[in-house]
Amino acid sequence: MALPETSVITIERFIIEQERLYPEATGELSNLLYDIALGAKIIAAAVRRAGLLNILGSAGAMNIQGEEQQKLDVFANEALKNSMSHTGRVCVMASEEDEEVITTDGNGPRGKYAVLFDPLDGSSNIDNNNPVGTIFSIYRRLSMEGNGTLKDVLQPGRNQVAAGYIMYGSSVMMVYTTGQGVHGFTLDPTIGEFVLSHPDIRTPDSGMYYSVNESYFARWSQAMQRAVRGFHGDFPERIRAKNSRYIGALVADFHRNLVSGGVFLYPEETHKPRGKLRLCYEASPLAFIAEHAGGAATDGLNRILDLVPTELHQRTPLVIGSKRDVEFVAEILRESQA
Ligand code: AFP
Repeated sequence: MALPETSVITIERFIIEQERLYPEATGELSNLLYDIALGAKIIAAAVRRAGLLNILGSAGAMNIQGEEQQKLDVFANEALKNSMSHTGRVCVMASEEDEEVITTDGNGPRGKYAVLFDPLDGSSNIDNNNPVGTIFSIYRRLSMEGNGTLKDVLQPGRNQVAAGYIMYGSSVMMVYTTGQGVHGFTLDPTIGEFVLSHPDIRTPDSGMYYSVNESYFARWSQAMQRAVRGFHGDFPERIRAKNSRYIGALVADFHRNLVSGGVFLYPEETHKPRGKLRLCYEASPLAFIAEHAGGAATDGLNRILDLVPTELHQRTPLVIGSKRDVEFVAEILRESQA
């Protein structure tokens, strides 16, 4: 029997080694990332057992978006909050599942970071054993002391100090950036650790996939229809024709396109004038990752990381992935305005 590799780079080792590059680092951000990795492992264990335990289906409650919560949504939300609330590293959190910002418990010290997350994105996939994900975003606080405030979480995405996601798929992966490359770790279930598997991910300039819910085609603007026709192959002189792939779980669609090259779109449409996805804890963190991997992200025309949120749960149209493909959509939309 082959023995396991003994010199693997665990996420803990990697985070510590990256921190050594910054003499001024206090280690707080590193520890916070490690707290999130711990929360992810707890969620991963529950997702893995979802088919075995009787925890499938709806918890009966609606979240503040008016969507029915799945039990695992509730569990994932609690797991992340608990992994971060007692450490003194965080001053405020915000979650897709909570209407208001979440302040940390007790009278202990409040940390310098504000963390936003979507604890279990794509949760309607759970019943079908399809991938789901967690997305997180970290900012330095703007408020001076005590509990953090809404102001700390309503920052433009370009202020992020770190962002990442966890994908619970055929394997569990955590991908994050602190602005020094995008790095991917795969959970090795035999040792219970995230192990470096995808160092320094770079996304191709133009990709082979486009991912969009094409059943909404008739509800898009004519310009958006034209852009997607470009991905079908209608303008080969301008953009490479692509294959269609759409899972309906943002993290899984984004991850495939990040690694293999491609573009994900959730445009505005007549039934959803601002699209479906949330700026603060879905679009912004993934945009931060896309840009640090050489890709791009817009709301069709404007850079996601420059948008200044005014509400915690606000939605934005999203076009994200390979740089040339994202630019192509903006070109077509601009031409229609000319
Ligand atoms: P659920 O959490 O309700 O499954 O929504 C998932 C999601 O927010 C995102 O992960 C998908 O990319 C997108 O919605 C899919 O939406 P459509 O079903 O409208 O294509």
